[in-house]
Amino acid sequence: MKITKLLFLLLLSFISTTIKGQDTPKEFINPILSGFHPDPSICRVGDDYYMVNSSFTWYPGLPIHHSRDLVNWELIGHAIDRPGMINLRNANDNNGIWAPTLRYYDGVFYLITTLYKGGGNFYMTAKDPRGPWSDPIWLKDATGIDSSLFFDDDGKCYYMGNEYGGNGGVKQWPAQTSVWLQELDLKQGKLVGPRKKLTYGHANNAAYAEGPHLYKINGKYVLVMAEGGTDYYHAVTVHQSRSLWGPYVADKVNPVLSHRHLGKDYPIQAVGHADLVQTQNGDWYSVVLGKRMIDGYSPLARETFLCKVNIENSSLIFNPGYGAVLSRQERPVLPWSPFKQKSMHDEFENETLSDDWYFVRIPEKRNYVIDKGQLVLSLQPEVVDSLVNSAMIIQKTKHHRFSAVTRMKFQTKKENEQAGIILYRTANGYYSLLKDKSGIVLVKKHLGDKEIIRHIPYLEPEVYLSVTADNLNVQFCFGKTLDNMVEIGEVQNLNVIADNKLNRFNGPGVGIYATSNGKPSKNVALYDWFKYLPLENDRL
Ligand code: 6LW
Repeated sequence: MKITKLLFLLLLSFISTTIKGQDTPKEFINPILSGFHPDPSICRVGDDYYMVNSSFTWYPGLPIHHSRDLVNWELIGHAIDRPGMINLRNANDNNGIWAPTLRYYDGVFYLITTLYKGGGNFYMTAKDPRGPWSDPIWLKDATGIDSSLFFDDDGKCYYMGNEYGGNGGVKQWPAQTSVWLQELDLKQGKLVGPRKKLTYGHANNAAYAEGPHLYKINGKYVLVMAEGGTDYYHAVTVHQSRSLWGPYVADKVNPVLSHRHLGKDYPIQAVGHADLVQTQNGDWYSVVLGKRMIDGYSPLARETFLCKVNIENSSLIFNPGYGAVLSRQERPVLPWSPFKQKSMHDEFENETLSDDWYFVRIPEKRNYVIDKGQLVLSLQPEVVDSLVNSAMIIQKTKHHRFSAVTRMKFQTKKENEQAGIILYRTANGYYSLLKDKSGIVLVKKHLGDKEIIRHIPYLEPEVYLSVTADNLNVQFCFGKTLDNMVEIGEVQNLNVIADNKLNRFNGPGVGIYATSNGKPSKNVALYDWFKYLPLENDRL
């Protein structure tokens, strides 16, 4: 009996280690945060890692993710989640919240960022990164963008940011910017003492020195910045100094990371905007932004990638042996910590929307309720083409191959009323598939030009609407039942929501949208469920 029990226990432990072995990969896959996740900033507290990204005009803003292994990241909240915290009215989709920095010091989390073309730079504090976060503390005299914080050994806090122009604001070469430093008095909530420009970048024609982060590594002050602009020429550069106030000397390895020398066909481009973190075991890693390209386009915009960093003779070596961001590499030596993924099939069973749903700009009044398993969206006069909040609720698209589908009930006798789904990037780039008085209409807006692709008569009260993306191809469909979906329009091009001269910094989303096109309305659209589904072979 005892032997049988022992054998049974041995078998159990064999099975469990095999399962664990299977569950614990040796490698991880980049990006670690796919879809709209630019300008990452990371910090560690004990065994826990936290990360924040830019959110531009999306609300709630400043998404915060948590991880214990640097690979599995769970969305745990948003630092901007109360309507009065910031004003995004009339903010262009590329403006709003830019490039935050997340730091932890002495029991408090600090998050600093820029409300670009809004109130400028501000910081917030929290005891718990899940929130609540304090109201913004505005730093009125902090000019420029990409604010960052550094806590020195003596507990003093320093602000860093970037500023356009050269000395006295006069540019000596195109795209010249500087990175500057000043003490931040956290008790008074203001910058104090002298301000000093630390560098204009690592080369005599350095463009857009920005995204600065300062660290103290082995007794040296190490300044890590972005250069080249957040596109094809993006790069990470390093400067070092023995003293906080400089002089900061450009590292001989610079740029320590870039893909600009790999050519336009390289699948990951525009890497940069690094933030470093040291694990509890002493290893260094960096998060960076990058774009995954498909035939020259980036339909998922800027995403977050992870790199190993070694320190050799006090230089930072990104992914030693490769010098590039990799699609797959050995994972950090940290306990593998997957979390329970949320269902991407929202049945609208909870009264409040989950954290994955966003508004664009902050709703001034509530435009939806969730009632008896249905999301009831009130038509608003506002349209997505204007720079105010409209009745649009979207989630991030995170895959190159995905399908999104909903079941909607909506009827109207008015020409101006429409409701349906939307694949949105900016007021200048989107597709909408809407039901109106007489049928279903597919609209495309590309580089600011709006065009009706197709209108098909349809009078049933209920309709299934779907969008299926396959790399750069996208097909819209509708139907009375899911087995009877009809294609509307030809296969369309996803370049509409990819980065271009009008879709610059934010990222794409898919979701629901209803409008009464400028006129008041009491009508509503009822959504039974919304399903977002990654498709097979997403990572080709
Ligand atoms: C970010 C800055 C940048 O603040 O893009 O071009 C801005 N550079 O680093 C928005 O992500």
